[in-house]
Amino acid sequence: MHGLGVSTEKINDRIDFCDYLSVAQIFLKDNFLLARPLSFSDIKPRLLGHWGSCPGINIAYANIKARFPVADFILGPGHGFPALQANLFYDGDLYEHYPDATPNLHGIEYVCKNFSWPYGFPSHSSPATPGVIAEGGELGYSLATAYGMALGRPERTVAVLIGDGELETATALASLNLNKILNSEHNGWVIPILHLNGYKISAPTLYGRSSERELLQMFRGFGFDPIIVDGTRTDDFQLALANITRRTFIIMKTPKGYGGPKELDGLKIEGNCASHQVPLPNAKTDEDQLRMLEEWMKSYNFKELYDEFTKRG
Ligand SMILES: Cc1ncc(C[n+]2csc(CCOP(=O)(O)OP(=O)(O)O)c2C)c(N)n1
Repeated sequence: MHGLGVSTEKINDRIDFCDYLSVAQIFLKDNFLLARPLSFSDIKPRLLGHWGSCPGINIAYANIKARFPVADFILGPGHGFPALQANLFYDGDLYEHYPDATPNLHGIEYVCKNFSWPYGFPSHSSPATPGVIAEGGELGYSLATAYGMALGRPERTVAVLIGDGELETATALASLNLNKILNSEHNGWVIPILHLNGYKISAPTLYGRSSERELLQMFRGFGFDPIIVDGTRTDDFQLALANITRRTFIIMKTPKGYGGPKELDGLKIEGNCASHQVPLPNAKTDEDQLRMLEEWMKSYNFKELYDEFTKRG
């Protein structure tokens, strides 16, 4: 299946590249290509950031870019910043504003070392992030911002990723009504995507515990044609995007922290709220966690993706 000439394989490679770079920003201060076995000295002294949202953000970003290359992308949960930053780096958007973000090892080192670092990049998206108009630290404004961006600009396509925790806020929920008021050919096309990863900081979300029928009925009530997409199946996602209309509301399901550690000390991590922040919090001092991190990072075959990326220039 292809979205405007982009193969599923290429989309998946992009997702893996950005997943790896999201992990690297959170954990690494050296050995960014895993040229040698990971050691404690490669790990940042203080582990900060949010992994759980990143894989779903990378999936949504890659699929949207493949199908709608000039679409704007608004990210509701700004704490998924490592993923946003990884995509901005991948596309060269970061380099336009930060000349050190070169498409090579130097750029990767620059992005990773400066993530959540004084005078570097914040841990959340911020006004210093190229193209950001919704910062996402306070949840709730993504959908309203997307409709605002499309207002009176029929040439615009605006994709917006709304967290399922975010959609529990009054602001986000009330913004669903904007569909009834602003969805016309006089305005741009908003593509709303609910990131249904099932969990917020430390608990399930209301929508994560709703039945599919309840979800579909809810969005129909707001005037949308909702569809449910398994974010881990790129073919299905591209097929869905090829057939959307102005009324489509995409409910994108992913396990929270998808592709990360499955379990730690008997606690489920992938597909659970335990993946929200740093899933291996003692990787700096605990040999088992360090090896788990290494195994996790190796699963992306980053060296091959990196070689392709540098060839592209
Ligand atoms: C208005 C508001 N309320 C609460 C928070 C605290 N908070 C930070 S992250 C988070 C959970 C976000 O869950 P979700 O939107 O589903 O994003 P995910 O990380 O699961 O992708 C919450 C409640 C906030 N940032 N803003």
